[in-house]
Amino acid sequence: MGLFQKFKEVFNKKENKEEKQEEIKAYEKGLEKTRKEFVSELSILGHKYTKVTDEYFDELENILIMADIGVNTVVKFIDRLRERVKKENITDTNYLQEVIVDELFVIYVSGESLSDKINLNPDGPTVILMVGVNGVGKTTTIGKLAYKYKNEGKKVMLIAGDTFRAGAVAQLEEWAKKTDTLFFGKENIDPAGVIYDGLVKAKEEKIDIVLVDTAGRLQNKVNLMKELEKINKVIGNLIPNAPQETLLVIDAATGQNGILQAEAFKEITNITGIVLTKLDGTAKGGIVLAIKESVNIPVKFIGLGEKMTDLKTFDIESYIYGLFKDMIEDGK
Ligand SMILES: Nc1nc2c(ncn2[C@@H]2O[C@H](COP(=O)(O)OP(=O)(O)OP(=O)(O)O)[C@@H](O)[C@H]2O)c(=O)[nH]1
Ligand SMILES: [Mg+2]
Repeated sequence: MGLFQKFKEVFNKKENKEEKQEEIKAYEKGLEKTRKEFVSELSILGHKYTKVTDEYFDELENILIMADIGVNTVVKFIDRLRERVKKENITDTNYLQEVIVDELFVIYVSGESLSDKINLNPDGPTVILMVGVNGVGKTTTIGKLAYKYKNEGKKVMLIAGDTFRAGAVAQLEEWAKKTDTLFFGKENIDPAGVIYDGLVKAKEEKIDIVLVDTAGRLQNKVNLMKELEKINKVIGNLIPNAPQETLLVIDAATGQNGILQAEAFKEITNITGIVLTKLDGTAKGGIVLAIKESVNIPVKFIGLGEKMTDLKTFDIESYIYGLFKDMIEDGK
C-alpha cells in the first residue's frame, strides 16, 4: 500500500479527524489558493488524458513548476515518476494522481528527517532570533509567537533589535501591548547594544522566551554577516548556547526568490528553522517542498494570515491534507 493510501486511511478515521479538526481547518483555509490552482489543474489533467503519455508528463511538469516546487525538484520528481510508471506499468491517469501525492510526500519525509521542534533552554531564557529580508513578516511573526507562548503560560519578552527603520521599534512595542508581554527597546543605539541590555533584563526578570527582532535591510551580505556575528556573540556571551533558534522568515509569495534567500542566509549564519509566511495569499504553497529539497532546513512555522492567531506549527500531514483534501476525503 502506498503512502497516500495509508495517509488517507489514517486521516479518515473519525477520532483522528476530530482531534486535528482546528488545525486542519486552518491549513485548509490557508492553502486554499494553492489547492485551487495546483490540485484542480492536476485533476483537469487527469480528465484530459486518460492514458499516461509524454504530453501528460510535459503538462504535469508545468503545473508543478507553477506551484513553485522548484525546477530542480520538479525535474528529479518527474524522472522518479516516469520510472515508477514504467516499473509498475501504470497507464491510468487517475491512479497516477495518487502516485503523485505519494511521491510529493516522499520528497518531504525522505532523507534526513528534520525536527520541527523548538530547541528550549533548560537553564534560563530561550532566545529566538528572527532574521530575514525586508517586509517578509519578521515582526508580525514575533507578535504571533509571543501570543502563542504567552498562552502556554510562559513569560515572554520582545527585544527590538531592528533599530534601523523608523517605526520598527514602535511596531514591536505595539505587539507587546497586544499580547501582554514584556518589551525592551531603545532608539538610536546599535542592535547588539539593545540586545545586550535587553537580555540582561530578561535574565533579571526570569523570562522564559525572548524573541529578538532584527532589521532586514543591510545593504550587502558582508555587512549583514558582520552584524549577525556581532549579535550572536553578544547573545552567546550572556546566555550559553543561545540563540537556541535562529528562524529565517520567508514570504511564500516570493516563490523561488525565497529559496535564494534561504541559501544566502544559510551561508552567513546558522539557521535552525524557517517560518514561511503569507501562505494564505499565494498559490505558491509548493515552496515547502522546494525548501526541503534545496536547503534542507525544517519549516517550523507557517503564517496563514495577519492576525496573531494565524501562525501554525508546521505539520506535513496537515499540509498534504490542505493541498489534496478533495482527493483524500472519503466519498470523493
Ligand atoms: N496575509 C498575511 N500577511 C502577513 C503574514 N505575515 C505577515 N504579514 C503582513 O506582511 C506585512 C509585513 O510584515 P512585517 O512583520 O512588518 O515584516 P518585517 O519582516 O518585520 O518587515 P521589516 O521590519 O520592514 O523588514 C504586514 O502587513 C503583515 O501584516 C501572513 O502570514 N499572512
Ligand atoms: Mg520588522
